[in-house]
Amino acid sequence: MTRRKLVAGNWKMNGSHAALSELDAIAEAAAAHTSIDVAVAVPATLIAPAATRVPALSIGAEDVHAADHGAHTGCVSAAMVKEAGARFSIVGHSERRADQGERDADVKAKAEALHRHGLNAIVCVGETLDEREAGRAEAVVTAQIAGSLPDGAAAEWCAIAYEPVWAIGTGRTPTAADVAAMQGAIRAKLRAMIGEEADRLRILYGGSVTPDNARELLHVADVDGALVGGASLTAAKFVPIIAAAN
Ligand code: G2H
Repeated sequence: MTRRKLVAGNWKMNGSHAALSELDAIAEAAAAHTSIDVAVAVPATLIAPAATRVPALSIGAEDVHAADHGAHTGCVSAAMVKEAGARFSIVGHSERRADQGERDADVKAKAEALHRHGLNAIVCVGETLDEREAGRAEAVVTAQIAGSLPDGAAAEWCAIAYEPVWAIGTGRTPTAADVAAMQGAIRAKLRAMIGEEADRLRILYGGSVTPDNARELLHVADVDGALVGGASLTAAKFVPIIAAAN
């Protein structure tokens, strides 16, 4: 089955109003590569100005609360980021799983909140180095899929991002064979959970994607795009990654 590739940036806790100028060339590249979907998740403070600056580009959030409103100091809801101009959000990034103690059930609830509000979800999973070295990588990741996949997950609004924790921001990447094996394991788990819809869902790879390795990683079997952190902060690095998805 052919799936459109999605190249999504994740600015994490980086960026400023001045940095939004990077989005101009990224939006131009997105418009030029009509067979690729391009998106950029930015800090909550930048969603509205980013969405206003580049209305054709899909701007998203990096996290949302599972509840629509309430006494949750410091959090933002799916409805709030939607009002600011977001079209999607990342949920369950390993940095949030580690720093904020988010569990699979939290991630699932957040993804379902996004869908309730008509937003797309990128659900992140990935094993630590200890888990990989113990031979438990596939078991850990498929368990995360089992616990984090939102009810009613469908390709129109939900994608998975496989991001090995040990590859994030480290410059280390798994081999193409390791990525292919994990993407296949995730696809098999999705098939067991949601049947034929699993073949329509996009499974992205994330973790130290750069202009130098993007072409290889983006063309591994079952890789339907990339979630890009550091290299999404500048158009000079992100645009070549978009081009490599073709
Ligand atoms: C993984 C990735 C983006 P980086 O977190 O989600 O970051 O590309 O910097 O490894």
